[in-house]
Amino acid sequence: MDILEQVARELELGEDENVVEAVQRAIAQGAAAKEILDNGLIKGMNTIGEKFKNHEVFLPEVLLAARAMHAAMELLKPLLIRDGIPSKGKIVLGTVQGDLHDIGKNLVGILLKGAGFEVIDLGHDVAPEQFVETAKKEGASIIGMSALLTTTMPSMKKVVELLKKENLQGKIKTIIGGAPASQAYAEEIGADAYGYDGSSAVECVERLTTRGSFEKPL
Ligand code: B1M
Repeated sequence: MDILEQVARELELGEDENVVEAVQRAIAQGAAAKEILDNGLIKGMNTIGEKFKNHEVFLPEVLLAARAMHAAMELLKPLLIRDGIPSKGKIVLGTVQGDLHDIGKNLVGILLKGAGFEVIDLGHDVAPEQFVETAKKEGASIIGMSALLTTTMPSMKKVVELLKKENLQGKIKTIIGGAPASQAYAEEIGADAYGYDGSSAVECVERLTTRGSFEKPL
């Protein structure tokens, strides 16, 4: 079994010390942080998600895997964030109201910081008003919203509507992401961009801050 498969397997088993140890071994063997993330940790988390869907594992196992993912991400964070890059812009980021899933959102935050953006992370279960008020107060030009549940996605629409109501649409841009989100949903609710994963979120934000809008969906 190669080292990235071991990382994925340890994540599935959910023992955080073993996951951290496997990640340390992968780093020592010269694997790139992004590779460890994509082909180790996220792969393991997706397997857990599939098994959960098929009732092969239950919520406690998912929680353990999530805890292990957090521990491993602490280790990878400094490797994903490059030092000393001047801020390219301010982004308010959070998981929408009613939604506790924050692993993907944290990852997007790390990659955005790594790309030189200042990220104000509001955490999870963030009310629409809090997104908008914080962006106004902090002078942020982008609001990034993550949702992992189909039931919490409508909260993204509320943020876009609030911005419209306050005549801020266009001045404060919105990007949405998370497994149930899509380009079509972004267009439907009037969000400015949809990010499929962390890297595409960074590309979207780069385009939004330099050109102001999309030419093509990512
Ligand atoms: Co829950 N959960 N969960 N869960 N969970 C899912 C999402 C689910 C798909 C599992 C399943 O049934 N297969 C399902 C949702 C079904 C649906 O709505 N369609 C589900 C459910 C049902 C639930 C509960 C309702 C279960 C219950 O209680 N019966 C409950 C809801 C709680 C709540 O939020 N109110 C619940 C709880 C939990 C835990 C707390 C146990 C835990 C979360 C822990 C945490 O986040 N701190 C958890 C987990 C871990 C998952 C799965 C297994 C993994 C999610 C994850 O972290 N993936 C998930 C199944 C799955 O996705 N395979 C599942 C890894 C992460 C890196 O990916 O978050 O997709 P992701 O982020 C990606 C992209 O989506 C994108 O970039 C990231 C990097 O590539 N992205 C963005 C994300 N945000 C972005 C923002 C952007 C741009 C891109 O711009 C701003």
